[in-house]
Parts: sequence; structure tokens; C-alpha cells
Amino acid sequence: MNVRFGYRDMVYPSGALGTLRDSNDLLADMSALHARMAEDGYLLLRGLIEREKVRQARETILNYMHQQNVLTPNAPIFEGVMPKGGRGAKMRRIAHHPDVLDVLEATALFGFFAAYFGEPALTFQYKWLRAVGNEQYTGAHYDFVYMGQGSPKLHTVWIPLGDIAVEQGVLAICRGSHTLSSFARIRDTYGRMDVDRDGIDGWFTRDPMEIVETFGGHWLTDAFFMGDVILFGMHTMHASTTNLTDRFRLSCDVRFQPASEPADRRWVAGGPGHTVHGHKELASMEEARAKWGLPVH
Ligand SMILES: O=C(O)CCC(=O)C(=O)O
Repeated sequence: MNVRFGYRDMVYPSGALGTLRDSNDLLADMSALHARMAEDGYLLLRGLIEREKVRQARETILNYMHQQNVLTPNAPIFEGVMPKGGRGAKMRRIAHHPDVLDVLEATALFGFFAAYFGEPALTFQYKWLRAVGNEQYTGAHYDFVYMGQGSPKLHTVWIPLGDIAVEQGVLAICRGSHTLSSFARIRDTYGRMDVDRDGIDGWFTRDPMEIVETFGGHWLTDAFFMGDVILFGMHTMHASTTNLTDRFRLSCDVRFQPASEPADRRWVAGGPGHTVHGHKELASMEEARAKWGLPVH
């Protein structure tokens, strides 16, 4: 299958872009799940959330988008077809609709994390709900740079809000980026920065493949289906494949951490979100990489 990763055309699956493995067989064994997370830097759990709830959330979001006139008028709403040149839509208002929260704050997620952390879990109020348009993608980054001012046990959960093929834009993980010694300098420099405190752009690169070419690791991705989730920690490099279709890619990333630990105040109820965006010009990643002694792409 021909896909695009960043701005490079690639074949999936292939040696350069491999397949994620799911960890459903370990669900009854928390210590095995911890070991898998330590080894792979992610856990893919198929069908963790009830599919019908995700379908309902998708319908509610797409009806909202239809009312906002961001969908192609005469196409079936549930397909999420974008008009020519369609770009992202403002999603903030719909992220806290009860149908959507039923997925983003699903009891299955709280139950999973309570078992995984060995104590009750807390989730951020802020939800990163995305409608990703044609040719759009997310560059490679660690989440620490956006939300690292709280618990070191913070985890991201990426939730597809539709059945999403790789060519429509799905999450990709750079296996090894959290542990390999070849990534140590990245983790110690870029991996400790904060976009608001340091005023630096958050993406490590717009070209995810340059990472494995320079530092090693292995990019992995897969098709995702309603009900699936993928979890990862703050120092697993990830990105998305590029949406090559005429349909919006709907997904949301949410965060969970142990409730007893301090939370990054930017993202909890009443938090300001990012404080630097729009207030001052961010330094480029190229400049920052040069300062850190990392090869500039
Ligand atoms: O959905 C995307 O395009 C990016 C998601 C992401 O970066 C994340 O889940 O942290």
C-alpha cells in the first residue's frame, strides 16, 4: 500500500515502516504489560473501548462539523468528506459533549489505568480532539515538551474516532526512541525542553524518517478501528502518517496519570493551556538542535 509519512511517499508495510503489535493477550497481567511498555514504548490495545460508544461520538462530532459547514454538503455525514482544499475545523466546543466524553473518559480507560498505576487515575480536562485534513500530518515529537510539568507517570492515549487506514493518517511510534543509547542525547536535550518555558517549537522534525536514518529506531504503525487505543509515555517519539484521502481523520489524544501525583497545571480544569503560542515568536527546532549539538536536518 502506498502511504505518506511526513512528506515522503512510502510503502506500508515495509522494512522502513513496520507494523505495531497489540498487547491484548497481556491484559490480565499488569506486570507483563509494564514489561511490554518498557520494551516497546507503547501498548496497542484493540477494542478496549466499546465500539458503539465510539461510533456515537463520531456521529455527534460529524453532526457538529456539518452544522459548522466544514463538510461537503451533499455527502453522507458519517463519512466526514471534506470539501476541496478542506482543512481542520475548530473542535474545542464539541470535545466535552457527553457522547464524546463517554469515549475520552470511558470507564474502560479509568479502569485500565487504575489497574496499571495501582491507584486511581486522573485525566486532563483538556482534550486534543483533531479533524485532520488532506495532506496534513503531525511531525515527530516527544509529548514531554508540551506537558512535562507534572507527573513522570503521565501517559498519552491516542483514540481513533473512526476506522482509519494508514493512508488516512494514523499514529506512528518510533520504537526504541525511549531507550536506545543512540537517542540519549535527544532525550537529554530536546527531551527536557518545554515549549512554553523555552519558547521553542515542539516538533523535533517534520521529516520523521530522518530520525531513524540518523539515530536508529524503527517506525511502526497500523490501521486503527473504533474502540482501539494506543498508549505511550512522554519519551516515546511519535508522529502521524499523512492524510491522503478526502475524508477528515478524526481522533483524540487524552492523558492519564496517577491521581495522587502533581498534574501539569496548564491542562487541568481552569488551566491556561499553552502560554507562549501567539505571544512570542518561537525559536526554530533547527536553531535549538544546533545549540544542543544534534545534527540539523
Ligand atoms: O493525532 C495526531 O496527529 C498526533 C497525536 C499526538 O501527537 C499525540 O497523541 O500525542
